[in-house]
Amino acid sequence: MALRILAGFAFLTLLAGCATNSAYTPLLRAEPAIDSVQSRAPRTLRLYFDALPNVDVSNLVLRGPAGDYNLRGLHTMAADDLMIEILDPLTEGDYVVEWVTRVGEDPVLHQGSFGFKVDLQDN
Ligand SMILES: [Cu+2]
Repeated sequence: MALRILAGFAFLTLLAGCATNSAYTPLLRAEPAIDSVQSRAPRTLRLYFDALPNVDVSNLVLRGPAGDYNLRGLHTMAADDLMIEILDPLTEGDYVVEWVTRVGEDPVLHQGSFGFKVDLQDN
């Protein structure tokens, strides 16, 4: 029990340390693209990094008009990426993707976030 709490605290400390770091981020690009406007609702999130992410210590969160969206099956396609399926249908609005990961040989746990907008086209 105490060990679990300690481990959790160490994790948070790592996050805090990372947040005060320089402007460096291992994130290169994403699908949907960073700060993009999407005319069709995305069904997956895919983030590309400058080295292969360690899935076991990675996490993605999608936040939008309905709060936190259900995501399933975090994995890498081994293209220095993290990919996950969006289970809930996305309505129009502003979304934020929060990510945490460790890539390549870099021991630092990096985190960041980016936004995109869904503005559906009428068919
Ligand atoms: Cu995939």
